[in-house]
Amino acid sequence: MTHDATAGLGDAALRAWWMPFTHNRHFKSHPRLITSGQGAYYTLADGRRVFDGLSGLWCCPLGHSPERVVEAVQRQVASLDFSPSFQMGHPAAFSLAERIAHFAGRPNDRVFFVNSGSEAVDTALKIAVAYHRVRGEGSRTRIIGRERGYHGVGMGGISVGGMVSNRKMFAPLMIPGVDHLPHTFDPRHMGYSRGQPEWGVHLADELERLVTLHDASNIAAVIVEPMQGSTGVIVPPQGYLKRLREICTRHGILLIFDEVITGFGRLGTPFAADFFDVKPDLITFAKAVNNAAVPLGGVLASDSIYDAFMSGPEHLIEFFHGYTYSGHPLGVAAAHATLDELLERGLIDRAAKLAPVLEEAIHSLRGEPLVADIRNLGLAAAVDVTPIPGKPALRAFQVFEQALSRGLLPRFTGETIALAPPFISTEDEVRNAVEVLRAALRAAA
Ligand code: PXG
Repeated sequence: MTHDATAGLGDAALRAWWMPFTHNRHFKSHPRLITSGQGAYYTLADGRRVFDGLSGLWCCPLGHSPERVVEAVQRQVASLDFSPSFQMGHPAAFSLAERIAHFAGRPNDRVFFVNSGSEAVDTALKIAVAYHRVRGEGSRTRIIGRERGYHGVGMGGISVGGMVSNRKMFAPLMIPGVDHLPHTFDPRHMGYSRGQPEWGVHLADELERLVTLHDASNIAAVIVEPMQGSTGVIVPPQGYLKRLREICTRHGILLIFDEVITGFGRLGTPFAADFFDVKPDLITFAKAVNNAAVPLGGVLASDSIYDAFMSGPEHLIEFFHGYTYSGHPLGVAAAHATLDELLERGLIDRAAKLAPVLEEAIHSLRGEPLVADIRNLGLAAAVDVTPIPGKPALRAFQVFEQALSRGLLPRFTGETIALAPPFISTEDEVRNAVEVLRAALRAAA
C-alpha cells in the first residue's frame, strides 16, 4: 500500500520536519497546513479556501496547478524522467535556454541552469570571479552586495546579502572580501512612495566610494536585487540602478541583477532589467521561470562573459561547476509550458495592468491602525506595521494571522506584510485582498 501523505498529521510527523525559515515550536503547536491549490487559491487542511496573496513564495504567477504545466510535467516524467547534463544533454534544455535568452531580450546570452535562487546566486558569483581570472585580471575577487539584500542562503548568497539574521550565526563561513552598499530605504525622505521614490539616487555614488577604498582592480562584481523583495519591497530610487550601471562600466566591474523575484514578469515586464532599462552583465532567475512546479533556476550571462571562458583545448571543461539536476527534464518541461502560458495569454501585460490597481488599493491603507509605511512596484506591495515594543516581528505575525482567518494568505517578515498576487488574479481579487488586510490591521490593533 502506498503512503497516504494527505492523512491527518500526528505529533510524530509534525516533530520530524525541521521547517525552513519558520518558528518551529509555535508552528507545531498551531500548524497551518495547505492541502491543495487551484488557480489563485489554496485549500487549508480545515477545508477553508484562502487567496494566495504572495503567489506561493513569489513563484506562482499562473496560480496553482495550471493545466498546461501539469500536463507538460506529466508527459515529461513518462518519457524522460532524468537525463545527465554533464557531457550529455537533452534537446528541451537547449531550446529553453534559447527561449529564455530571447524572452529576456538578450538573444546572444548563454543560460546556465541550476535548481534554486540560492544556487543561481552562488553560480553567478563564481562566474564573475572566474571571468576576471580567465581574462588575466585575477586580482578582481571582491564582491559588493548591499545592506538588506537577500540573495538566498548559500555561502556566497549570505555573504553578499545584508539581512542580519541570515548572517549573524554564520560569520566564519562567509566568503572573504565582500563589502556592502547602503540600502536605499529612508522613510524620512520616501515614506509612502508610490512606485520609485524621487529621493536617493545619490546613494549609488557610495559605489564610487567603495571603488576608491578597495580599488577597481580588486573588485569583480556588484550584486543587487533591482527591487529588494524579501526585506519588504524596497524600491530603488529613480535613476539609482542606471548610476550603478555607469559606475560599474567605468571601472570594469560586472553588474549582477538578482532577479529571482522580479524575473518573469513581476514588474509587468519580462525582467526588472527591462522595467528599469538597465543592462546587467549577469541575471539570476528561479521561482516564476516554471511557476515553481519543479525546482529550477538559472543565470543569464552575456556572450562576452561566456566567450572569455572558451579558451584552452576544446576537449577540456571550461567551467568547473554544475549540479546533478542542472537542466532537469521536469523543470525544463514546466518552464516551456509556463512561458507558453505567460506569452500566449498576455499575462505579463496583465500584471502590468493590475499594478496600478494594487497601488491604488494598498495606499488606501494609509492612516489605518498600525500602518507605518506603504510601498509598491509592479505587482508587489508592502505595508510596514508599528512594532510591539520589546517584541520584534510579533505585530506583523498577528496581522498575518488575522488576514489568514479572513481568507487571505499574505507574507510576513520582520515588521512587514507583503502582497504579490498571481498574474491571473482579477482586479476585484486584488482589491479584495487589500480590504481583507485592512480588516486584519483593524482587528490586530
Ligand atoms: N535571490 C533572491 C532575490 C530571492 O528573493 C533567493 C535568491 C533564493 O532563492 P531560493 O530558491 O534558494 O530560496 C531569493 C528567495 C519572501 C521570500 O517571502 C523570498 C524568497 C524566498 C522565500 C521567501 O520574501 N526569495
